[in-house]
Amino acid sequence: MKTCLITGITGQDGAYLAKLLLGKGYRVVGLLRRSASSDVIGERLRWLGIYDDVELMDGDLTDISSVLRIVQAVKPDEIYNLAAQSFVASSWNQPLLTGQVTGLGVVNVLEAVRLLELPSRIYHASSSEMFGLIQHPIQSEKTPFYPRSPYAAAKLYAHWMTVNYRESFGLHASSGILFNHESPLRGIEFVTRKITDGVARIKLGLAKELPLGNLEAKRDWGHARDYVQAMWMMLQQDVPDDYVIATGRTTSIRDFCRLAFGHVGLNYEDHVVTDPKFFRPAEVDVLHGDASKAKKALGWEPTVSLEKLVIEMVEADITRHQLKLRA
Ligand code: NDP
Ligand code: GDR
Repeated sequence: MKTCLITGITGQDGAYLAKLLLGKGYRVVGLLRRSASSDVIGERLRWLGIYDDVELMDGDLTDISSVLRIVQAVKPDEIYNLAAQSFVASSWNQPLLTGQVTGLGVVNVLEAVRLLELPSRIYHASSSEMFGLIQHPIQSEKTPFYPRSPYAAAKLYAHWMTVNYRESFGLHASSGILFNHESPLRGIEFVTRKITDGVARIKLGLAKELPLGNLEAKRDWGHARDYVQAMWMMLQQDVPDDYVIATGRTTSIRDFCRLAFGHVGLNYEDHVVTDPKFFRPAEVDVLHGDASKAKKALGWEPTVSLEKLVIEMVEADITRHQLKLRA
């Protein structure tokens, strides 16, 4: 039986990845940071019905002693470093914390594996946000980076440290440059989930308006379930490497609204209002990925269309609100 350690196991990707790896027969251990709201932590693992199947160990990614203690005790075959302050908009409000968790955090993982001389394979969650002010209309592993937020700058540091430990110390460390991926388990502050939750509330008569920021930004959106599959595939390769994971289709926030409201027979223009509070100090206008390397080397391809993703998310949010109304 293989053992894996997942940092960020309570997040969207951590939960889907844990489910995937349990299904493959792994012992799944997660690093869990202490919270005063321990009753809601683990909600995503419960939603997927796997809360009792994973082992959660107390620690924090920014605390090297936690990471060393857990890695030493668990001796994981594979480590997936997904923990981060992952909300771009908050990174302007918490730039130093974002640097510590999203930037420096992975170095604790890399150092733990190096110092303990373990053969653990490491996956690090890099991001398409690193392309920022895009230097090429379609972004691949060869496209130069131009980060546009404290979050993206932190991810860039973490990305290069992962590459550096691979090249310096021969660690089996891979970096997935993942484009946006969504699901019913997406955090409510991210635009897709904010929209599908808004659609559900408006449809059920719980709200009338949905305030949003820049509707013209475009993103390459896939389904998180497909993307965690790519993470696992990367660690099954003999040679570690970096891969772009994307659908190859880009869509504006406006068109996402059109699809989501349209699914329940509403016109987004009747409900979406613009609130300058949701505009960012520096915007990433468009992201559009080229995942042909992953397709060729890993055999990875997305399986869920944007239309299907939108429907799954809207339906899940309607169900959530209906359950709350009945309770
Ligand atoms: P989430 O925000 O849903 O999850 C983040 C996770 O990190 C949570 O489990 C959170 O714990 C944990 N975490 C935050 N700070 C710490 C800390 N100091 N110590 C330990 N754990 C911590 O993110 P996603 O699942 O969406 O993303 C996973 C990773 O992939 C992130 O690194 C993100 O930046 C990156 N990424 C995501 C993309 C996407 O589209 N989803 C695209 C590209 C990259 P808690 O539950 O306690 O808050
Ligand atoms: P992003 O995701 O910044 O791409 O980062 P988010 O969904 O927050 O924003 C996408 C785009 O939508 C625009 N937007 C709004 N965004 C939010 N959150 N709320 C709004 O009301 C709103 N209105 C318009 C934004 O300006 C932006 O252009 C996500 C995260 O998961 C990162 O961790 C990850 O690295 C990247 O995706 C790839």
